[in-house]
Order: sequence, then C-alpha cells, then structure tokens
Amino acid sequence: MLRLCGFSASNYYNKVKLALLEKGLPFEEELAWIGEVDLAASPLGKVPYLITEHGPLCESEVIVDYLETAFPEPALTPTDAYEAAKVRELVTFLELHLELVARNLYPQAFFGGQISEGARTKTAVQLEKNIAAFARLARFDQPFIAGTQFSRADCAAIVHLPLISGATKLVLGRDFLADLPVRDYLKRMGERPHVQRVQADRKTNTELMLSRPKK
Ligand SMILES: N[C@@H](CCC(=O)N[C@@H](CS)C(=O)NCC(=O)O)C(=O)O
Repeated sequence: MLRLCGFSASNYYNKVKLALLEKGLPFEEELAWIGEVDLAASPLGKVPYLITEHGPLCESEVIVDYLETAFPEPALTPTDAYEAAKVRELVTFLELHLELVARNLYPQAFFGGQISEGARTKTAVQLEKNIAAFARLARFDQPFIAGTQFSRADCAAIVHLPLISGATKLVLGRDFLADLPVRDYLKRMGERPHVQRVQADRKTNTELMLSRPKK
C-alpha cells in the first residue's frame, strides 16, 4: 500500500493527495510535521514524501511522475508528447515562477512574521512579471487549466493558486491573480468530490497545526 507522508495543510502534500485520489489509487496517510520528517526518505526535510513498495520518494512532481508511470490509468498526463509537455510547462510556471516566489510572503501572510520592505518589493516585481507570463499559458476556461482534460496541472493549480492570491492580498495589499479567471476556475474545481475532501482535510489539519505549541 502506498503511504503518503506529510500533513494536509501543505499545498505540495495536497497536490499529490489529489493526484492519488483522482487516479483512484489506494493509499494511507502518515502524519509528519516539519521537523519530524524521515530524512532518509526526504533529505531536505520537506513534505510530501511517498513510501512505495520499492522505497521512498520525495519531491511532489517526481512522485506524480512515478504514479503516472507505475499506474498509467486513469492518466493525469496526456499521451501526446507535446500536449504532455505543455501540461508540465504549466506546472513549472505554477511552482517555480509563481508559488516559489510567493512563498517569500508566507512568513508574514500566514505565520505572524514580518518580511522586509526590500523583500516585499522584490517579490511584488517578480510576481507581476511571472503572473503575466503564466496568464499567456493558462487556459482556465477550457474548462481545465491545460485544456479539455483534467490533468496534473489542475492538481497543482487547485492547491497553489489560493495561496498565491491570499499571500499577495495579505502582504502586498492586492490579490495579484484578481485579473485572471481564477475564482471561477477554483469554484468549478471545488465541485469535484476529491477536491472537496482535500479542502476539508486541509482545514482540519490547518487548525491542528496552528494549535500546536510553538517550539
Ligand atoms: N519542491 C518541493 C516543495 C515541497 C515543500 O516546499 N513543502 C513544504 C511544505 S508546503 C515544506 O516541506 N517546507 C519545509 C521546508 O522547506 O523545510 C515539492 O514539490 O515537493
């Protein structure tokens, strides 16, 4: 049985969880907070990581790749090579150019910290540029983000976009995704039962995370 390790407040954990659910694969969840991660499985101490019958795997895209190769149906990646690359391109934009940049804002947005004026400005400039580029690639209304099929790019978009909206609104005073049809897209995706389960678990786990004593 596949074992997904991490915690349900994490967007990257939820991306893999959604992929497992949408593929209909049986799996168990094992709670591992930051600082409690098995470094033999995830040497940077990040979540998620997956325990497979062959051994552990970390990095969410690597895990999704593994799932797609080991359990091809139902597929979250198109069979056509170019279409598959376009889906991966969107995931790269979402994670490398949007989420990873917006992550600089999270300490202030979600964890009661404060980031410097310089860091705020730099992040705002980068996000402005990267979101405009992302908007040229994303096809929110097709009705999925990469076109007519639900794909791994939706698994990423559904978990990352709300955080980018929230963090920019809270720290930079404006939702940087407001001009894109993100709200309608997320509303539509939120009608999927697996997305609802991921969101419900995220809510419960976030409350648990915030109630934990600070070390
Ligand atoms: N590139 C990684 C990112 C995972 C990641 O950043 N996870 C966060 C939780 S959402 C984490 O573990 N942060 C703790 C840390 O970076 O030390 C992936 O795709 O799995």
